[in-house]
Amino acid sequence: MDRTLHRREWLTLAAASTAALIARPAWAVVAAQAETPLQSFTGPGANPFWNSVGPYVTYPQKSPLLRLTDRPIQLETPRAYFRSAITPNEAFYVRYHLPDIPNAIDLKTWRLELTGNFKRPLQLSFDQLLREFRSVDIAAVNQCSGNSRSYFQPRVPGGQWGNGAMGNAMWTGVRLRDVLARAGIEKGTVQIQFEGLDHGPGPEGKGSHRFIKSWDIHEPILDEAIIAYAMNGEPLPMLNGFPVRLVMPGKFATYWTKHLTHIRALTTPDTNFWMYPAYQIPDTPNGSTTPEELKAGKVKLVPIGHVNMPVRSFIIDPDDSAPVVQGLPTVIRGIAFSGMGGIRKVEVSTDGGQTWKAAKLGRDLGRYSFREFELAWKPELTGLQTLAVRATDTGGHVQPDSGVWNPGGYLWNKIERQQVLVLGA
Ligand SMILES: Nc1nc2c(c(=O)[nH]1)N[C@H]1C(S)=C(S)[C@@H](COP(=O)(O)O)O[C@H]1N2
Ligand SMILES: [Mo]
Repeated sequence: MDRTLHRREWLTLAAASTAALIARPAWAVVAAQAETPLQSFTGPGANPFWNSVGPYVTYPQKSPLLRLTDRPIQLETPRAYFRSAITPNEAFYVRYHLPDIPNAIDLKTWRLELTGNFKRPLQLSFDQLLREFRSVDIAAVNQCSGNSRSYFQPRVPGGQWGNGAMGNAMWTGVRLRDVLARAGIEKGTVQIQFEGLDHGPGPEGKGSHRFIKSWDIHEPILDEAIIAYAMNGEPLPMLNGFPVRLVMPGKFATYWTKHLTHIRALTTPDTNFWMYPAYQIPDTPNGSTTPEELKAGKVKLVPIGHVNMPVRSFIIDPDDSAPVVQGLPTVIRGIAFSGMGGIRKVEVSTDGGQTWKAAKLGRDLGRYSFREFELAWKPELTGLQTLAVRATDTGGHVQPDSGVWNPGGYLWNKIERQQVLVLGA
């Protein structure tokens, strides 16, 4: 952004929208935003930092979140919000690529435009989306491709996210397919392209001033994708894509276009910067390679859309903020998810990964959702103990105990560990 979000603009937004957008005067806390000092060590190894090390900042419609960068805005969700399977809208992480983001959208004049190789190019109003298409709900995890990038070894460039570049919401909207069918895809169309309202300079000299993503028309995800106008039963926060965004269940969030406004039917494949070279992964098992192989030019790269998100799980409680007590009942809790099928099993270890016990799974909100888990634990040994968690999805994929490596810092899903101090009773 080349300017900050001014109170006046947010008031304009609130007035212009037909929906009641602002639940609380977030700007009231902007002035009081707390900047915590940076921790000195952000590296991997015995990394005690579940989140990135940024200061807490407060943006409109948001609770205090961890700031990675301010232009473009990148904010990470603090660990404690993952205690429940649904991530609150005000705590949902934020990621942009370009500095100029919309901060006021007039729903009376806003249109979703379908242009290019369609039989009937369309301009749909927000009202039409709401009234003329069947609405569907789906719980789905939105995770940045670079979530957990700061744990890569050797380190890779890009936003140094901890684990909080993810969130799970109940999305409501209309099927992309229904909207495409209304426009009628003309023969000769090879890809469907999506673009939002943000712009401004991206990486220099790359023609990257618009954030554009495309899919081949035969990709099955286009049948599952939703144009969402509600998130957890409320309008989308501006920073998460108001008034509508794409939801692509199981796919990394780079394809979940925010402020979706342009849908184009293309007759030649999209070669823009954000499709290539950005967001490419090695075409290898688990998308993993080594710096040496990469340097030798041996690695074929493909768009990250070729894969679904690998299975992951996280211990949320206990964290390292307080000790637990020997012999006293404690509950180990967290969440798990997979883009390749629902969660079949979560196992927890209290001895650093030597033995595992099946945790109890929480309510099933659908195969693309976070799934809560818990395991009762009565610590027997005092001193520093290492907990670990490992999930298996319905496709039989299990989390590995070694980290992947690729130049983009994508696809991290190594088994998570948590050290806990057990005090003698
Ligand atoms: N319009 C637009 N949509 C976008 C992006 C963007 O920069 N602009 N970034 C994508 C990426 S890489 C991520 S990780 C998600 C982040 O979604 P969130 O900000 O709602 O958490 O938005 C995706 N959609
Ligand atoms: Mo992302």
